[in-house]
Amino acid sequence: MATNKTFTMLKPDAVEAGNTGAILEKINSAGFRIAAMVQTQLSRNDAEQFYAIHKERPFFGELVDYMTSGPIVAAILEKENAVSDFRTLIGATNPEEAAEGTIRKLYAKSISANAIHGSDSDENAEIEGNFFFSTRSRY
Ligand code: FUP
Repeated sequence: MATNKTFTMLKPDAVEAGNTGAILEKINSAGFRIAAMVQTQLSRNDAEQFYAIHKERPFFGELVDYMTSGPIVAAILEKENAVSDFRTLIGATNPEEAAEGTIRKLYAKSISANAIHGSDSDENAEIEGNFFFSTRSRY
């Protein structure tokens, strides 16, 4: 059953470019409620864990370098049908393929520096949200 929750991360390119406010405004306008939010910087260990599913991919090293290169904003978002609606709002992984008006079309610089992350399933939303906002409360 859908949990009505998703997880997002504004990536270093978006935060560095000063686009945090504009992107959060788009998220709010699309009907998402921010349930938790923090700005922090990932260690290499954090980034390797977060993207462990991609560790055999050729772009993994570059992805970890990039994700640790500056501050990120992590947030848990709530809305009906959150995971799927948020994936639609952010657009395709590659901004060149992202639909007009999507966050990646508007703000992403490239396929690796693509402005924003959105969980791809309810299960991953739970895992990723707990990574930042667990009861261990690392942040
Ligand atoms: P998405 O679910 O849209 O974030 O995309 P993926 O889970 O497939 O990829 C996760 C991240 O890996 C992307 F956001 C950026 C990076 N990536 C690359 O750098 N190159 C690629 O060819 C594919 C993904």
